[in-house]
Amino acid sequence: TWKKFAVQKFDSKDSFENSFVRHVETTLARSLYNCDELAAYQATSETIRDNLITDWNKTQQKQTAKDQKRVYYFSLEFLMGRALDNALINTKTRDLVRDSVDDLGFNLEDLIQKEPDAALGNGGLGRLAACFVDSLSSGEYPAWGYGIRYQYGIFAQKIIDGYQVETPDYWLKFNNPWEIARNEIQIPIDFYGYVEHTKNDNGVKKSNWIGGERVIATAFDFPVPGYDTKNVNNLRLWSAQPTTEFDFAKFNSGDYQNSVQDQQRAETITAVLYPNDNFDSGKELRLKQQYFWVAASLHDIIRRFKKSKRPWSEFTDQVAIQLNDTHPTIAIVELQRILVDLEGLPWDQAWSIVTNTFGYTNHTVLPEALEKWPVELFQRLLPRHLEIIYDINLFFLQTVEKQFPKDRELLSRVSVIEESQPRQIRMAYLAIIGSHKVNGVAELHSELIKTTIFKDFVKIYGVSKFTNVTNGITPRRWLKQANPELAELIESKLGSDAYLKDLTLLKKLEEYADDSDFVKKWAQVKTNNKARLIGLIKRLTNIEIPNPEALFDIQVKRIHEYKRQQLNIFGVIHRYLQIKKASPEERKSFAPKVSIFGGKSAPGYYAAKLIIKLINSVAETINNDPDVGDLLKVVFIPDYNVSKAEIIAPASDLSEHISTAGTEASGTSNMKFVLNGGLIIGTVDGANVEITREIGEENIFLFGNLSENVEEIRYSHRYNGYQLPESLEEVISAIEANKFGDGNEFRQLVESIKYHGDHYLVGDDFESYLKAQELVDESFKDTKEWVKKSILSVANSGFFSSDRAINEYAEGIWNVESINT
Ligand code: 26W
Repeated sequence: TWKKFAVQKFDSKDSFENSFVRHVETTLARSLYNCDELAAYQATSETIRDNLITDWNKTQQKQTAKDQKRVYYFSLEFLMGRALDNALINTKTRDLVRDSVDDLGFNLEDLIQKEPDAALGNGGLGRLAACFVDSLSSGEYPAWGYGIRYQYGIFAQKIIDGYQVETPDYWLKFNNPWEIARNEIQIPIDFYGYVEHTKNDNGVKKSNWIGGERVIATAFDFPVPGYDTKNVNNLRLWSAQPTTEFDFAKFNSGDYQNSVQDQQRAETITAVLYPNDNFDSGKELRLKQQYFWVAASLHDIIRRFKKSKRPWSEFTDQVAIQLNDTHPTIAIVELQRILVDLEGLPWDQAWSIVTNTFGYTNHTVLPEALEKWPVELFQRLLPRHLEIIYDINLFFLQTVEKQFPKDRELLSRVSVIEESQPRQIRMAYLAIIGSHKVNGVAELHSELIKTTIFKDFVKIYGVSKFTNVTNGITPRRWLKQANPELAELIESKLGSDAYLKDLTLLKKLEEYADDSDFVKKWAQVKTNNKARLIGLIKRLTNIEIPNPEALFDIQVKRIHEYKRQQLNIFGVIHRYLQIKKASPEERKSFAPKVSIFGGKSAPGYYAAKLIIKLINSVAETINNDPDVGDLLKVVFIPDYNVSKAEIIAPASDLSEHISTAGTEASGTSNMKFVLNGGLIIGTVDGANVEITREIGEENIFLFGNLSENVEEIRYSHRYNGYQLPESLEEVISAIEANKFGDGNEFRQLVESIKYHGDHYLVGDDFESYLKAQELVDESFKDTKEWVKKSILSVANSGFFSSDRAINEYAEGIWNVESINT
């Protein structure tokens, strides 16, 4: 009888429209006469969601029946962006839905725009997690993502008088059709309190943590559809709620108001995403977020495991957990606590389960980004966890001591506890000790962690514990969705859309690199995408880009000194000064160019904010200088986010990935630009190295000092002094001469380069950068050659699919198989 009532998925225009109308009238309680675009977006989404949930249910049933090992991806950030367009593409219903909403009097593109971005992440790490869940679903892996459902995502950036102003991103203003509230799932999470030490009847020591404050974790599920498959995985995000247990002492004393207020505080745990990228601020609330999310997720996983009635020895045949950076490292301690304190396993058996469960991905070598927590804070917030950390550290140091007797220096270097004032817990070390594999995110970076920050651990564990998985991006969102015209052109030559599942098939495009008809079409797609970006720029900044044939030179990413937007803007100033010096006749030899920037600064990062202001001031001067005309335009696109990236990436001729060598772990926007037919100017850093290897060095503009020389150069700056090149001095003089607003304002920026060691080697790389830019100009003049480079780059970018990255994790780290194998 159940079968008879099974929910029908829409599969035709008729059934779609039927469901749409039903959702308008019942779910939204609106009449069709009063259905605006927002309502139409919601009814469309609800209809798609019905299909997803149907498949989601079947997927979960199938995975439960198969009962194989599952992978859980723990990430404090999931930078998902919009869901509707992506769902349409992945379920291959886009054309049908476009026609249907057209029938109903709406334009699909307009409806898509109504959706707010799910911006629950800062930058690279959060977007990587989003690409990974797409690939896990598409590859039909039994996999869940676990994170936090922040009420406020990354702030929205406004530019006022050239300055960044942050405004809150309350993204849940309207009903969110893409989440399923699981109010029935209520997991108690404790904080504070004390530890009780007792002995059981056999004289064995027992520890029992009595929590002092309790909040409830409730689940919200986000279905993640795979591409061209019915597989729909789950992304479970936790939200904090008050308990319904009141503080009766307060309550009885008549202090009702305060009793309620205490409860309300619970919700602040998941209220807001910390907006720091690559900087550890060490705030108590952040540690609370981490424990809250990790404890709830482990509780969920263990509940699922226990249903199978297996012995604990089989836990690691069923569960793999990946730690996306050190943010979830407390999971290592929590699992050990559950196994030892609550399940009564012997320490060693528990520890072996723990270490075989976890894998740890490192995303940065910057010292200021490595998480450390004061011991005192742990003592208060998670007293039992601190004890366990001490024990983990003790046993670890004992084995090190055995292996390297009498090397006290080594012991203090690798200790989880840093003996500083105040004493701190080094989360990266804890993550290494508690995992069976540690990976970096690009070859160069994975080599660097072995030879610098984790060198001692290679000595202790051997090199095989450390591995590389080069990042990737999902071709569904970053090619098909962002660049439909290019996808169509590619499909016309490859004969099918199979490349979206096996991106290496792009290789075949090489055959057409000299086909003049194809080259022409390829160039036309780029021009169209540039026109789309010109429209966006006009809408957001009111700046007119008069010449769509100009070279679009783009740098969009978080603003950070190590990413060196300052090098880029100094280069722009240099160009401007050259144009000014040239005679009207000479000016004709300059290739017209548009320099485009975008990205957010952490709210408390003063130097990064100054860089934003400088870019805007330079734009103001240059864009209004009649001497310059169409030769140079400078644009800062406000509020860079995933949706804007989808318009920006397809529109680049050139993009900039110019970090100081050795500082950018991988970069993923470099991959997005290459996949969309843009060329790269970049340093020998992160995944640029592998991009060069794949596409050929004749197709990329590399410059700058190599990572192996950076420390030496910094040392020399400090002890021998240094001189900036003439070209850079000239740029700085122009700033100081108030050519771009009040030069005094940029003093700190200038001084850090001129007098304080130039930590990011702007001066050392400047001339080499300018030379690379000259080469760019030269190459761009030869359109045919340029387009050929573009085609060859795309043809050879197949390696950078997140599908490939996920397959590597599955095989090399998780030992998890796709459901169909
Ligand atoms: C504790 C504060 C904090 C917050 C975020 C420290 C570090 C982070 C992230 C790890 C920063 C981040 O997003 N890193 C980027 O990760 C990408 C995905 O692997 C890489 O492509 C980027 O190179 C790296 O900067």
